[in-house]
Amino acid sequence: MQRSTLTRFLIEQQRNADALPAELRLLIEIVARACKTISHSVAKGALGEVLGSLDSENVQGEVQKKLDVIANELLLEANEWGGHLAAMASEEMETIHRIPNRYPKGEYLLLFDPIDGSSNIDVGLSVGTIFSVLKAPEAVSGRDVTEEDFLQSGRAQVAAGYAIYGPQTLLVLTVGTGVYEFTLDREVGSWIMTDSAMTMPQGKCEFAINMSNRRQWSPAITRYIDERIEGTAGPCGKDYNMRWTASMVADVHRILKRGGIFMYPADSRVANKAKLRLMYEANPMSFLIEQAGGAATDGLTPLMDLAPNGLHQRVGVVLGDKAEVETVTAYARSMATATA
Ligand code: AHM
Ligand code: MG
Repeated sequence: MQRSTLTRFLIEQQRNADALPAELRLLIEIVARACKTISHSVAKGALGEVLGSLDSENVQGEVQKKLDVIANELLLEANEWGGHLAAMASEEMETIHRIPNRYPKGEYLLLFDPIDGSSNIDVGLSVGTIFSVLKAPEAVSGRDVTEEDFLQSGRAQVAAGYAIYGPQTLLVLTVGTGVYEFTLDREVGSWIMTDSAMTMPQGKCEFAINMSNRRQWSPAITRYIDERIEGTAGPCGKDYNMRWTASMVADVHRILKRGGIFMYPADSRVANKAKLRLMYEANPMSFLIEQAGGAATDGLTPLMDLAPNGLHQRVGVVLGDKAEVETVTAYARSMATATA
């Protein structure tokens, strides 16, 4: 069987579906190429002296791993010169990175988490790169791009995706016309399409949550998980399985392929305390999950409907199987009404 390459897929999207301006195609190709290089560094591990932590912390106050910084630099360098971007933002940088004056500027904004699931790097488990693409507001022509220009809702994304560095290196992508998976063929150096128009299976009994955070959960999340743990004896009448890889990319990929629900709820005891970041983790994953027929909320509101208030804003995340996500929302609503 003749499989499509990423390049061919993107050209066909540009030609047939009219979904893809040439500049956006170039942007995606460059991000995909940078992910190949990151994959190479990840795979070298101790041999490439890329494991372990640095003395530095990122803007979130998290200790930076060597690979966090290497991957961030790779993405910046790869994307600076092509003329397709107005600016970039990353989990690893406090503020935005404007395109230097020596290069032409384009109309897109790129946001990324260079290495997601960093705690897995040193123990040989899957990590990934997540990215989101927005259009710069028209008003930026003739002035410097600002952080506020990035604060657009998830619905404004024109592309999103992730690379996963696991048993295989995969790229999962949407430009708003479905979800497509590509596998890196290392001998040839090409991304080859291995799954197309992906739809996530519904009705699967599997949840992913860090159970050690139970004390932080809202009553709605606690009720939802406790009922599932009760299995056939409880109100669900079914036994559920649990998985947690501590790498959102790996957990979301599993859910895309075999269904279930992923949750990293906000800490209900403290206002605005959550783990995952809206702009470069939750929004791109929500775009992919919705495109594959699932749902993505903060426990109540669709994540992509939220108006962002900061580049590094954190948010609760409940995504995956539509009916399961709706159950969480229904519990949250009924509990809010009960306490009103
Ligand atoms: P990171 O971007 O700093 O790696 O953090 C995000 C990761 C997600 O990939 C994952 O779902 C979560 O943090 C795991 O958190 P925990 O270690 O609390 O289980
Ligand atoms: Mg990260």
